Amino acid sequence: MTILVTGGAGFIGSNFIFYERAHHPEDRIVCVDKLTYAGNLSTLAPVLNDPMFRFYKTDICDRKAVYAIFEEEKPDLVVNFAAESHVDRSIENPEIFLQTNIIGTAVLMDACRTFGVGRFHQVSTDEVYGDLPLDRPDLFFTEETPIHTSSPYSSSKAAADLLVMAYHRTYDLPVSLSRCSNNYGPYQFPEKLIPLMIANCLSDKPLPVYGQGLNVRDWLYVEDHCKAVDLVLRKGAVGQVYNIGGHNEMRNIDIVRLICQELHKPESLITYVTDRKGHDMRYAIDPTKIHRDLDWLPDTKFSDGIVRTIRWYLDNRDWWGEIVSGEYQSYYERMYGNR
Ligand code: NAD
Ligand code: TDX
Repeated sequence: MTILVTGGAGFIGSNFIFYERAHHPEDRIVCVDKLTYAGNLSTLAPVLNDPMFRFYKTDICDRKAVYAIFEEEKPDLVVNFAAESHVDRSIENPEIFLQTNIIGTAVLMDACRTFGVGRFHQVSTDEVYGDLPLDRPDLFFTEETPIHTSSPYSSSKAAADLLVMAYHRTYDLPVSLSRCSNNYGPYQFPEKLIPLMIANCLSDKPLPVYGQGLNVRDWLYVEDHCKAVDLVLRKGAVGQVYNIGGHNEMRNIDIVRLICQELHKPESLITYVTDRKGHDMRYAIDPTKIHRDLDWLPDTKFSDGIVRTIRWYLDNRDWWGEIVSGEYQSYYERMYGNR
């Protein structure tokens, strides 16, 4: 089979490509990525010379180019990871989020309709459900929870989700959708909480915690997400949504303290800064459906995954050092300079 993976030069997409090469070496992977600030071709170095792998530097919104790739590669399955993925950037400038996350998804599905595929899988997020209150630990997001978004990012992802289900109903496109909680692990861009705190700790820079740091996220090791997407893609039912999460809720401040401890850095580096606009309080996934229907459970405990992740950032300073020394500096100044 040929699997077309978009956004494969980013955090989860690259981990997914490595997962596929390791677990399904008989399948060819075609990666389509625009290489935005978040995409890094060097991440894919281990597979770039693999005869079962091919890379296209292409924008998923470029209809002509996308159709040409489909004509050439005739993918059997398509997985869409490509997205603008950072909430803070979406608050600063929503437009590119609407373009890539909504129009790009529609272009890919039109190509799937035109050339025919066995499955179009959309990688979505728990953020489409909005947030839960901190004082109701009994509440979780199920697949039936209404869409109720907070940020331009989550709204663009929700719009794409609606389009995916509409293409299934209207055109009978064989789609599936997964909504995952917060991922962490190797190759995550250092604008996100965990790698940002690790990178700042290692440079003895202030650790900017939004608000009081009491917001709760449900953390999942990236490889467990990849395993779940692989299962849904191959064995999940057409037209279905699957929530993915490992019941690992933590407050931001506790994550930051843990990183300080692991790196033997003082908690005095922690700096409370102005809160994110529209900041979601708590995300918590109920993963009953994917466990029941596809026998998925996460393999990595947070206590192991976070140590492995910190070790990876320690061992791969070249990878993130290059990132934080480039355009990222002006982003950081804009985002945190006067906060
Ligand atoms: P990321 O920002 O690390 O990577 C996104 C990739 O998409 C980059 O390689 C970028 O170059 C590429 N891309 C962006 N715009 C493109 C375009 N127009 N055409 C082609 N390629 C383009 O993101 P990530 O964290 O790996 O997230 C991947 C997917 O998973 C996203 O759809 C995101 O919404 C979803 N998701 C992420 C998380 C998380 O915690 N990171 C959780 C749930 C769901
Ligand atoms: O500097 C920071 N300080 C801080 O307190 C940053 C970058 C974040 N935070 C807080 C905001 C959130 O409560 O940490 C939490 C996590 O923030 P992010 O890493 O930006 O992730 P989040 O906003 O929760 O969204 C992530 O999970 C769902 C991904 O970025 C999305 O792509 C995914 O859909």
